[in-house]
Amino acid sequence: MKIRNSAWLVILLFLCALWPSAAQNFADIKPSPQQVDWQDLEIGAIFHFGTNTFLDREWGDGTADPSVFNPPDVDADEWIRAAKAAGAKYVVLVAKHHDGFCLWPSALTDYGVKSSPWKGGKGDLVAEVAEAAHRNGLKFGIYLSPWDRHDPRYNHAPEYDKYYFGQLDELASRYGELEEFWMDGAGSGGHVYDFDKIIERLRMWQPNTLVFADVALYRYADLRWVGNEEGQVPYENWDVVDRSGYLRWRPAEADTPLRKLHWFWHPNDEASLKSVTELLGDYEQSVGRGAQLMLGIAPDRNGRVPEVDVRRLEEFGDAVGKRYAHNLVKEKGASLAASEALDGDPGTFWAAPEGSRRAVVEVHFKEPVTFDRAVTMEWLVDGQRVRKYAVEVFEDGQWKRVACGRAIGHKKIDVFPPVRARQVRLDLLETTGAARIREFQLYNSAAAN
Ligand code: FUL
Repeated sequence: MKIRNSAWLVILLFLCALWPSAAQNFADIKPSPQQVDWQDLEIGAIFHFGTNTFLDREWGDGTADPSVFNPPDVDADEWIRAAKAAGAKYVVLVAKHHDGFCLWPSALTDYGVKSSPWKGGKGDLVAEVAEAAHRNGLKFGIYLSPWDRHDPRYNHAPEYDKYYFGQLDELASRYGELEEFWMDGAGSGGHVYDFDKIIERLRMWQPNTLVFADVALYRYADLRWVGNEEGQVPYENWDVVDRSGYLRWRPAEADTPLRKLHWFWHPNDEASLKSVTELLGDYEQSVGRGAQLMLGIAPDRNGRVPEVDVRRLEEFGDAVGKRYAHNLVKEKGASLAASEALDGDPGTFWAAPEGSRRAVVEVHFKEPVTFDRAVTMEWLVDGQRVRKYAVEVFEDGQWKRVACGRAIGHKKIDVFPPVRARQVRLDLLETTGAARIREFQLYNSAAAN
């Protein structure tokens, strides 16, 4: 009896010793270097182009004849220039949508460009877009739909997995470095995929690729869908999410088509183009909430991005550039301390004293300045540390709050009615670990109009 009791005691002590290291704490989760770099890209673009473009469809059922795919004037450089004008730093090409039609000459199926009249069946659109992206200094990624409405192997999960592995091998080994690998959840309800093997396979070719997926589709992806296609992420947005009790750094990407509700090009659809105001709203509610904005661009039946879309993308890029051109802190402010947070350079950061749990960044102006936006960026390499903050102005002998929130993350844009002040502060009210701030900036949107 005595021996049994002491055995239990040993087991108990062992479990206690194990517990603190096994438990995960939100504040201890850190991003990978690849995630940190990706979060700095802020804006991406995704291209949808295929038989749907020619048949006025969004979700092809897999029966389209490849002969319909015959764009006379594909210009991948034009696609990339249009994305770049909007501020995109990376693009994702839908290499295979749910209809199963492949934009590269896959050896594993005839259903794709190789059976189409385009370039006499010798074309490879994935190569053209990848090369154009790299030529123009943008990163490149791929969307390979798990749901496949054409291939009969889809009805036999293990056989289909093999097909998908093979397609992944082709795409991951031929087109240079992939920034992002997009796994779409649509249509996959009820189908079982061997995602762990799929990702192992991808990592073999592309160890640095970031996998995007809906949290419900694949548990261990690197990037997450925000749950809507509005291009906006609900606030608060935290980089660490809990998935079945397992914490992971998983920043959000908010996708939205430039033409509302349509990812593919459709005739007479220009009226659905998002306005510049709407796009600016998307920007401020995605990038401005620490997420990425992924804009859908749809080339037309000629293989070109329609001129009106190109113009809108340019207008949007210009509008963001103008609105955030004049950082009043950098241009007119004087700091007492924390100068790295106020230098207009996100490449540097200011760190609050080690061990602190609250900190203040203050900026003074010689003359009062008017502003209606504050932009704050955290240095995330050691995790997302700010838990509560406020932006305040000194008025009538006291600090008055103009904005407050909890999460900052990569970038937080606070929008408020214009205020005029000579002294402004970012009050970091609660932090886990010493705060690290890359930037605190102020803007006046009226000056940009
Ligand atoms: C969705 C798809 O079903 C749409 O067709 C589009 O590709 C979008 C980006 O993702 O889930």
